[in-house]
Amino acid sequence: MRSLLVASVNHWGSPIGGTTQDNWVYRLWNITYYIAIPLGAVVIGLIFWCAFRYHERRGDEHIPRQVQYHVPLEVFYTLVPLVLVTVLFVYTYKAENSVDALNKPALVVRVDAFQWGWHFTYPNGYQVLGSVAAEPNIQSKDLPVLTLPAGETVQVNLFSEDVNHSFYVPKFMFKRDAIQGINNSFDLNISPSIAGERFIGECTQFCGVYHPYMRFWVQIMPAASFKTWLASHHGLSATQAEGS
Ligand SMILES: [Cu+2]
Repeated sequence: MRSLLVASVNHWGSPIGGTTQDNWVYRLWNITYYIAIPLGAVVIGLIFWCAFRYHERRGDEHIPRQVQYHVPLEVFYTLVPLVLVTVLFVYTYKAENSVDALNKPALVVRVDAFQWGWHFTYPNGYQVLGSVAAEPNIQSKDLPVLTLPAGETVQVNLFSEDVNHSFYVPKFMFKRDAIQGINNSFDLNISPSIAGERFIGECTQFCGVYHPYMRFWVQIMPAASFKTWLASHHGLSATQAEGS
């Protein structure tokens, strides 16, 4: 009971989210647990109850009453799964729509994934380039930083320069594949409540030997300071090799 309580307080292992888009994803995550736990309890409980109540006893050869065509029971175990699957379907539909919806963006950032690193390009031409040469281990502090404003619509145009990669930011509960020749676009409306914080992002598609080093930071800024920040950044900023 206590561990169940702790799990629910810890959001069943999920991050709390930080964008408008992830609200429904978070709800879907929670509702899945609210359905799965009672369902699992009933099913596993019935299995144990049957095994205990009807197991063969020494000297007692008789077979328990065999029930067939019990209409109320059959209606029950047809309707209950139907209702549960419908609820999950509606929540999934809402979550997918909120993640895929594109609005008029205040900022468009281009993100290129490559073997093995990330390349961020802003509308004014400012670029951040990270590469595995500069991040010789997974704990590297010199990861490329994707700086984004909070409180307005940011559109990310995601590309791959070579093999398939995947853009994943656990805090945003969001992952999208980066596929060569395909422009995958998505919106992020980051909550102002997390402005000033930074979160880890990573590639989640096994893309070659240095795949685990393909990490980056997402730095969130209040919209106003972001404008000033971007205006004062130009050209190409490549992450420095460690120790230099
Ligand atoms: Cu990758």
